[in-house]
Order: sequence, then structure tokens, then C-alpha cells
Amino acid sequence: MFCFQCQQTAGNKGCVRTGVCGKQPETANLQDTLIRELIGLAIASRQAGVYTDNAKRLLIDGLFTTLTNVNFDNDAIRNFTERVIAERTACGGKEAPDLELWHGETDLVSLRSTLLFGMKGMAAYAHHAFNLGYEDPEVSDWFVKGLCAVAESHTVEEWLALILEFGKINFRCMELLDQANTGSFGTPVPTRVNVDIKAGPFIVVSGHDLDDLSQLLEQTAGTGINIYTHCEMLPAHGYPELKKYPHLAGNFGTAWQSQQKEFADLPAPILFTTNCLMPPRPSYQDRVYTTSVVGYAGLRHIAADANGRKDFTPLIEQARALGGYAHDRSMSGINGGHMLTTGFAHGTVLANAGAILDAIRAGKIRHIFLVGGCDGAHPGRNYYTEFVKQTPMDTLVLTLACGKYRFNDLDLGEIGGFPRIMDMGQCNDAYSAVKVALALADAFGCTVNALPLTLVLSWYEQKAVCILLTLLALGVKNMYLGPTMPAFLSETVVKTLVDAYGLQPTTAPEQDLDAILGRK
Ligand code: SF4
Ligand code: SF3
Repeated sequence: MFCFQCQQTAGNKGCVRTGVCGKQPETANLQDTLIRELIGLAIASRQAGVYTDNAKRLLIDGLFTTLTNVNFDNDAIRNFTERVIAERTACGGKEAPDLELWHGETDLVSLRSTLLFGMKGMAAYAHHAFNLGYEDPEVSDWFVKGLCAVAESHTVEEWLALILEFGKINFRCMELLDQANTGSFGTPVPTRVNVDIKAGPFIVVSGHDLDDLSQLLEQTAGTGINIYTHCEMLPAHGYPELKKYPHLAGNFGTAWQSQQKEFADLPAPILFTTNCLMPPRPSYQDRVYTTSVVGYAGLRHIAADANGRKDFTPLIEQARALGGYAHDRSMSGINGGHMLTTGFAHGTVLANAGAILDAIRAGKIRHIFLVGGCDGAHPGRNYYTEFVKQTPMDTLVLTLACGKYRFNDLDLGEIGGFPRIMDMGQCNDAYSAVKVALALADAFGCTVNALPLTLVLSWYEQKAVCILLTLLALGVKNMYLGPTMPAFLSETVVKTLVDAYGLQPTTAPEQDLDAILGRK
């Protein structure tokens, strides 16, 4: 096997024996085969001039299947690959190219991998939008273009141009997902979220898919079963059409990398709608369910019917049988027991843009930081906690994605009537941050780069890759990226990004804050 797609890759070079994420060599090889077959289907669709709805879903869901911490189930990956081959054959395609995905000249492998990993991230966003009935042909068509490009030879300049073109398409895809989420569930509003567990049966929902959560809330309404979000599902509490359910009772636990510890004694079933699933421990594996593209051999899987409806009866019955806690249970041992706040997506922030602009003009808000991205187990990730703790009182911190669990229980007070930390949502909501930045730039009549705004990003999986590529494509400069540079970026590619965009690896919180705020 060879895999270097995520931040925790072995030795920051590549996983070759077994994945640090728990992915076994056979699974990694099956995923590579699936990628080759997806490329084969893309080529066949282009040659035939026919791109069926089935082919679209296969390209999108197939790429998402290979994203980090999504699917470890060899049989599921094999079955999916068979469906891809059948579709390719049906549209008259010949065999998939026998492509050496991870071999070749270092810089070219790096650029090809960057595009492929970015497309995996965009596939996740397109998948969620599709589930809610939203599609943009420009986005769907780009999966064909991009996958065909992965199999072709390009110069370094051509690869860079393709990657930036991809970044712009991914921006459209993120906008589409924003339309899908807000169109289906309303504009998020600031919401305080309970982190303790009430007595009685409950179900925990992880991952990013709001449609799955919505279906589960519908099916559990009036049953006496409470629903708790986990990890990236926390921002669901801000959406009016989800928060209207009184049994959406709170949030359990912290970010994904703590699940093996936090799930051990939980008297409730857990549903994984997307990443990040870790190999389950025997202590709780009979309580974990997967759905959609997520899979793990031995875990129960809830499949959708032809209309995308899912029957969550097995979880509901198990929740009843387990019964939950006998008494209300404080979770202060896990996250300090503080209420969490979410729901500061672009709708809310921009509704208050006037007040924010006034505060910036009056010098009450000196600087805005966007500290966001993925969390993970890497020790260097304390950087983000320390960074936020050290931000001066006259600065705002916008955040998104699961990296916020490093600091979202800190009480940093208020500034100009706003909480100093504002949670804009999931990694899927990076669009919100861009929209706010563009609106501020517009109001000040300057570029995003001239704003008193700095992006301090943490990355782990491939959605962070597509977000980074979008930010670069939009010309955003001087971003900080950590806790390490991606192993798949060659020295030359890193140098190009540093020279052209001022992309900086994170160093130490104080040092970076000094540089950003022009101190010393
Ligand atoms: Fe290694 Fe990450 Fe690939 Fe898992 S996804 S095998 S940890 S590089
Ligand atoms: Fe997190 Fe897996 Fe990326 Fe959605 S849940 S941000 S890592």
C-alpha cells in the first residue's frame, strides 16, 4: 500500500505497512483500484459524450468513499467498484487506465495528488448537496474533467492552472451546499448547546450529513429518545428546521480523534453519517452504525431506499434497549461542562456587518482571525488552543470545522456585543467564512488581503485540501497552515505556494501572533 493523503501519514511521508488511521493494505489497494475505475468511467463518459445520473453519483460517492476515515469495508469497496465497472461497460468504455497513481517525477506526482485529493473533498460537498436535491452541472461535469486530467500528462504550469480552476469550481460547489443546507433547514441562528446528557434513551449522531440527522429527528419525534450531535454535527443546532425538534437535546463529546475513549461506556447507539470514523473498539462496536458512503466490516449499515429515505429502526430499538443513563449525567469530565455556542454562519454575521464594520473603524476590533479546520491527534495541535487563548481582547476569532473543539469551550468574553469566538459551522461551511471576508472587503473597498483578517488553518483530511485550493484560487494570501505541511506537497510545490501566496507553516503561537499583529 501507499497512502499520503492525510496529515497523520506515517513519518509525514506516507503509510506503507498499515495506515495510521487503521486502514489495512488490502483496503488501501482496493481504494486505489476504485480510483482507477472512477478515472476509467470519467474517460468513458467523455468519449461517449454521455454522462448519466448514475455515472455522476458513482464518481461523487466513489471519491468520497476513499476520503480519510470514511470506509474501511473491503466488501463494500469491491461492490462499489463493480457498479462503476458496470456503468463504464454500459457506456461502451474500455478498461480503466493502468495508472501508477503514486509513482513518477516528484513534482508531477505531487500536483496530480493535490488535484485528486482536492476532488475527494469536493465530492463530499457535492454528495451532501445531491442528497438534498441540489446539483449544478458545472460542478458535476468537473468531476469528469478532473478525473480525466489525473490520467493525462501535464506540465507543472498546466497542473497549477488546473488546480486553480478546480479551486474556483469548488467555491461554486461550497456555495451550492450552502444553498442546499439553508434552503432545506433555514439560515442558522446563534444557539447555545447543552453538553450534558439527560436521563433516558438517546442516540448520538456524528459526521456532516444534515439530511440524515433530519430523517432521524423525524423518526424519533415523540418517542422519548433524545438525539445528541457529535463532532462536526454540532452546528446542526443552529438550523431552524432542525432545532425545532425539542429532542435535539445537545452535543456529546469532543472531536473525532477522541471517539475510542468517549464511546467506550456510552449507553446509546452512535450513527456515523460521514467521516471521521475510527476503527471501533470491542467495547462499543455493537453500538456503532454506518450509513451512506461510510463503512466498516462488522458494523451495521443503514442503506437508503431509491428515494434516499432511511429506516433507522435498528438504532431506535437499540437506544430503547440500552435505556441511556438513569439520571441526568454531567459531561464536565469531557469538555469542562460549558455550554457550547454555534450558528454564526454568514447569514447572521452579515446581518450584523454594520456593527462589525463600525467596531473595526472605531478601533474596537483590531483584527479578525479565522482559526479553523480539522482536528486530529497530532501533539502540535495544541498550537490552536494556545493561539486562540493568546489572541488580544480587541480581536475576534471566527472558527469552523472540528478543529474548534481545541478551544470552543473557552470563555473569551465579548467585544462590541459579539462573543469573541464565533462558530461558523462545519468544514462544509468554509463558504461562510469566504463570504464574510468578501463582504468586509467590499465594504472597505479593498481586497481580502488588505483586511485586518488572518486565516490560521488546521488540516487533516481532503476537505481541508479543497478548501485551501479554493482560498488560493480566490487569491487569499498569507494564510498560516499547520500542524504540518502536507506530505504530498513536494518541496517545489511548497516553494511555489510560499512565493506566490505567502502561505506560511505555523510556528509558535506567540511568534505567529507577533508577526500577524506587527508586534515587536
Ligand atoms: Fe495513512 Fe492518512 Fe492514508 Fe490513513 S488516510 S493510510 S493515515 S495517509
Ligand atoms: Fe473534522 Fe474529520 Fe476534517 Fe469536517 S470530522 S473537519 S477532520
